[in-house]
Amino acid sequence: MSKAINFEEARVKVEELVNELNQYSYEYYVLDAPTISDQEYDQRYRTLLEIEEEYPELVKGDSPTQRVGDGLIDGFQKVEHSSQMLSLDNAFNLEELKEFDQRVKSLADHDFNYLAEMKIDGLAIVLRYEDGLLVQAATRGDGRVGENVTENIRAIAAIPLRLRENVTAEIRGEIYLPKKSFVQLNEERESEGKDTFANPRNAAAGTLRNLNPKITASRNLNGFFYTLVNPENYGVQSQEEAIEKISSWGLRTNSDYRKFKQIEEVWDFIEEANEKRMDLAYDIDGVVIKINQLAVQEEIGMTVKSPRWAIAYKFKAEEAITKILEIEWTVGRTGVVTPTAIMNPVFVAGSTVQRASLHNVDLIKERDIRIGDTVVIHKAGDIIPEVLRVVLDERPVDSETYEIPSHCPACGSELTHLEDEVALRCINPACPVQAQERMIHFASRNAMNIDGLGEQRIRQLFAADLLDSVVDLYEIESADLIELERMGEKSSKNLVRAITDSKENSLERLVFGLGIRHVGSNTARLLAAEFKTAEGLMEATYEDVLAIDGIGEIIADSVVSFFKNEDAQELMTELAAHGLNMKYLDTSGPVDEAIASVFTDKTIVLTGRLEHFSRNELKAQLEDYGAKVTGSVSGNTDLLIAGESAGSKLTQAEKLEVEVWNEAQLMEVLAGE
Ligand code: 1X8
Repeated sequence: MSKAINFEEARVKVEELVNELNQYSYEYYVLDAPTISDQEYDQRYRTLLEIEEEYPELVKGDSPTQRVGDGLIDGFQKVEHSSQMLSLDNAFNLEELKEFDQRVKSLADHDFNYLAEMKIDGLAIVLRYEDGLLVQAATRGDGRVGENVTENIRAIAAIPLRLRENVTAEIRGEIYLPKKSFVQLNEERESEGKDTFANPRNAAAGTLRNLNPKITASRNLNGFFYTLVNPENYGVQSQEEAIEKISSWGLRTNSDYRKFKQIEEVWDFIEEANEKRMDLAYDIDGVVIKINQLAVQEEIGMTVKSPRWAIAYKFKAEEAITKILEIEWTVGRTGVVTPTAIMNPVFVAGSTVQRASLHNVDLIKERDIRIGDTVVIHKAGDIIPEVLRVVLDERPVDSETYEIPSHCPACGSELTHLEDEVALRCINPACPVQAQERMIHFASRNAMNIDGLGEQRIRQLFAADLLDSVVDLYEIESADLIELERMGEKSSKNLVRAITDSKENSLERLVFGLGIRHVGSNTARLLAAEFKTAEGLMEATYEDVLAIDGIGEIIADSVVSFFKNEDAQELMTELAAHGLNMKYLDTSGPVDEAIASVFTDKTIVLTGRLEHFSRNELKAQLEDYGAKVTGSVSGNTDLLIAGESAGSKLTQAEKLEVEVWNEAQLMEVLAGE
């Protein structure tokens, strides 16, 4: 076979075309100033492709033809970040910004400027280049460990495969989907009968986690880069110089940043940004303010979760007005009956909502929420739809106070309040919905992890009277299942096999699956690792359980009471008789590793009135993450969670310079855990 050009000519041509095409991409995506037409680009691209096909040994890693591989991605590997990707502290008004200003001024020994940058509402990502070549891209994940999304990032034309200098560096930034592309994408999906994305951020996230890089390539993702990791290695002295350095390497940076001396000037910049926000091609959700001088950043340092030298001003949360159509009550696996407002669909903070949790009975009473009321809603922590208040002027004349149900919507037995709880409970141990919810929890991924036994299937099995309790699960035969809808011979056999396989699970999965109050998967692991067998756990005293590092009084009490109950003992006996493993198999890695979170090993104090948590629930949850929750603020306290009307503990914390979070900050962090 004769070739169109010889090897040496091809080598020179490939080199030339790769460099040219990458330069055109840079001009198009980064400089936003293309110098050739799309047709000319495509023609050169095809020439390159042809030569590469003839001489595959000439294909270079940074060739534009190498962005998208052929096959599908085989899942996303975890990658540990070289240094933690921190989140930023938030400010929501001028006052909080001034507090930040005061705080950093009292901590800094040297003069400094502020640098204010747009806060991009995308997905945080870190790129690693070695000798100028892109070698890895990872998502933020929990800040310590992210997911390797290199293949999808390579598919984004706006991200260079090679930098304009052969440096080794890590650069962080934000990947986003332009607003226009988002609208277009949703239109396409709608016409194809597919689910639409709630907002550009979700669309970008879904695209980056897609297993087909061809899809990623087709979606027009883009990015801005703003953080240089270990900047001192590159001779830069300030954040401004870091941005310039990143830009000089050919990565896209956002030029909408400014340097200020006074925090009041920063405020003006924020107001301007808020005004032009609508006109930008991408979503921003605030402004990031950093101390510009790296030496001063170093001086001021970090807290447990964020740098002290930066703050994210978040634009005021959007509110919207809608109408309450109905209040729905649902029974959870612990018997708590919770109200949900069903509303006319309304667009707020990036997505359409029609349900909002009303949390508990007191909230309905306090806010005097009625069917037919016009209400103002928002998203708490930008995520959770919430009814803020009733617009009384709009209340219909024939409106009546909402009557709280006295009986369980599922089983009809009378509802009660336990101890000092605000929650309304169904205490009927035979309530079928509770059993069903318990089963859903039992089979779920972090519990017994039974493949094919999801929420829908469990509801179906309950409806068909095949299940009453988790014991029944281990008695099901494929002949029982085959009659059901959406269940063939093969899937019924698979389900029975998955149920049988779950008998071999290590003890912690069963302990978590039992649904003992306050026992999350981390605590279940601690218990199983400590007592080794179900028998050991069931015989443990309150003191034995409390002695475990990371388990506090509430959890200890809950565990011991659970196993004291005869029904629980009988359940364990029956499960053992059905051949379930009752031993800790130590298969899931070191206990310590599992529980690492921002709360691990922290000493935390709770104070004031919390809107979204009962004090005990929150305490147990934080303990499940490995925190110690204590009663008073001292030099050992790492963090104070301050609700409404916090008093002396807050004063004490401020005096001792203990970190303080309000409830919204807490919710945001918990949402990320
Ligand atoms: C998050 C973001 C930062 C910037 C812009 N957008 C974001 N979403 C920026 O610094 N320009 S910094 C940041 C973080 O540190 N978590």
